[in-house]
Amino acid sequence: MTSLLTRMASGKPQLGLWQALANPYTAEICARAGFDWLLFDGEHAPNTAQTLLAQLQAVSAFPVAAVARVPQGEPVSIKQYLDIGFSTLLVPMIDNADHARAVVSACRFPPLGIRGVASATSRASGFGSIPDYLARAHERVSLIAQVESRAALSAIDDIAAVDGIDALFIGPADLAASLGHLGNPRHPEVQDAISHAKSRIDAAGKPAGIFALSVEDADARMAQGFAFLSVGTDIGLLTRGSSDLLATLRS
Ligand code: 3PY
Ligand code: MG
Repeated sequence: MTSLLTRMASGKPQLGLWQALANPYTAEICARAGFDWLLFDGEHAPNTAQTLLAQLQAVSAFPVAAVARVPQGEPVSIKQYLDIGFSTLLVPMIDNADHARAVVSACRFPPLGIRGVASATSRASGFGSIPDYLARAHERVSLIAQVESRAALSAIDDIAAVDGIDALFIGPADLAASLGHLGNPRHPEVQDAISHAKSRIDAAGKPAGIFALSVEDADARMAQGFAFLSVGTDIGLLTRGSSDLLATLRS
């Protein structure tokens, strides 16, 4: 297993698949397919710490980067996700630099931050087998802030400048909703906002990621220089594959 930040250093766009089925069996299938990263969604998918743990274990034998999205940027779920062994977190709805700093603090043990301490009982510490775990745990953690609101757009330079925010990821669905275009992320105003956000993330010297809306959109985002993108979802693949099969046979 590799980290997404390490993989991005290759300079190749990192292609990811959203995991919303909350299932270790399908996660293993997607890891085997060879995606660069998988996103395990704790914000919208029916996940618990147990289902996330099972999915992380299922993909750990593969050279894929595992990223977990916490339900929201608060310390309790952040510490649980880190303790079970996720080291790259995607945090939704970061609207300002204070929130970004609070999230960074939630990932670091005192005195660097406020993360609650579990060592010998956590999977992240190898159940107590990793020397210097407590002193060095923060070095393994990467944080990706999701920018997906009008407020986040206004504060994007400040959010991107926060030390400990390693990359920024644009969420077109929530961004569209926040800009008054619910369900229409292709609206020109949303597309302009995405271009603006990308240019500000570039100016900060941090990697930009995005959720692509289609294969064509993914191609365009790669051409625009996005460092990492989600190119589909497990649910989308199953939905399309199953209905296409039936339609072919019935036609
Ligand atoms: C969004 O589009 O709002 C997301 O959170 C997923 O990319
Ligand atoms: Mg969103």
